[in-house]
Amino acid sequence: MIRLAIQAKGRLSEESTQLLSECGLSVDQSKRKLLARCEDFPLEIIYLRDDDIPGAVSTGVADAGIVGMNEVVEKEYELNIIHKMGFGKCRISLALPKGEEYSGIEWFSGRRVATSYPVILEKFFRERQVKVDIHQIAGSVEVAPSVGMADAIFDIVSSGGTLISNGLKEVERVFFSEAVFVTNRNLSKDKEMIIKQLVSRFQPVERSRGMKYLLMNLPSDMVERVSTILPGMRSPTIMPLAQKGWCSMHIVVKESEIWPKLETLKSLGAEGILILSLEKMML
Ligand code: PRT
Ligand code: ZN
Repeated sequence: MIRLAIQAKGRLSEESTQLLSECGLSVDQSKRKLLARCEDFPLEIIYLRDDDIPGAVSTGVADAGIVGMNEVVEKEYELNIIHKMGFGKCRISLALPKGEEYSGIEWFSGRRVATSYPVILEKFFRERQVKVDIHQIAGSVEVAPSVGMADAIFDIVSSGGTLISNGLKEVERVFFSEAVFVTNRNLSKDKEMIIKQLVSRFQPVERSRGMKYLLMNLPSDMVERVSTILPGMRSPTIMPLAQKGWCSMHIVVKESEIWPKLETLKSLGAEGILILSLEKMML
């Protein structure tokens, strides 16, 4: 049995829970307590605040966790990072009031910067030999300049909307983060084995993200041309239609590749184009 820490409530909680469920790991969510047992896998979920996950995993309260890379690096615990989850992507950036003229990193020399990520920020300025006054605050970092608490901020940015609505502009992108799967460094062989099995379940689900199953009817003599436009995986599946000279072509392809090629497909005679979702790609 392993114990996995995931965020109880917040930006990573839904995707973490959804991934587990897509991997066939059903956890009773209706009675969300601190701990929940998975029915058909030796897994127990512990729901924590994201800030507490690196500490819980490094001390062995949990064996593994899904948490933002930003928290792992900021907390400086010794952990093994064994998988990038592909969600929770964001960056931590330096931002200033939009009216300020920014000439480069020297702008920060002697200025006050508010942040919840002092460790990452201190390292950034130390490496560049710029002396700044770092003010650690727990939340509402983006309002610090407007209330006179700081000259600039260092905070998480994703769309950039929060910065704009607070009259700030992003000037340096310092750290890029996404959710990662971390484990304790001293796990037993048995637990390592279970974790390996668990992570191997993530991959088929992740592989199918953004992929679609595309079907279309096509004049048989167009198959070769369409195959060069949309190669699919190994090669397309071709099935004859009852009508002579026509076939049905099936390919697994990235959705983003389909849209720009749709008009070309039609001009080559493709008809009855269907785009179906894919659940898992085992290999
Ligand atoms: O309660 P708990 O402590 O568990 O949650 P929390 O409020 O500390 O964290 P939460 O749920 O906000 O974020 C959890 C993790 O999600 C972070 O540690 C990051 O790894 C990741 N993440 C991804 C983000 C964002 N995107 C994000 N946009 N974390 C925070 N934000 C905030 C940011 O702080 C800012 O206020 O969103 C705002 C900026 O968003 P944009 O889109 O306006 O730029
Ligand atoms: Zn938090």
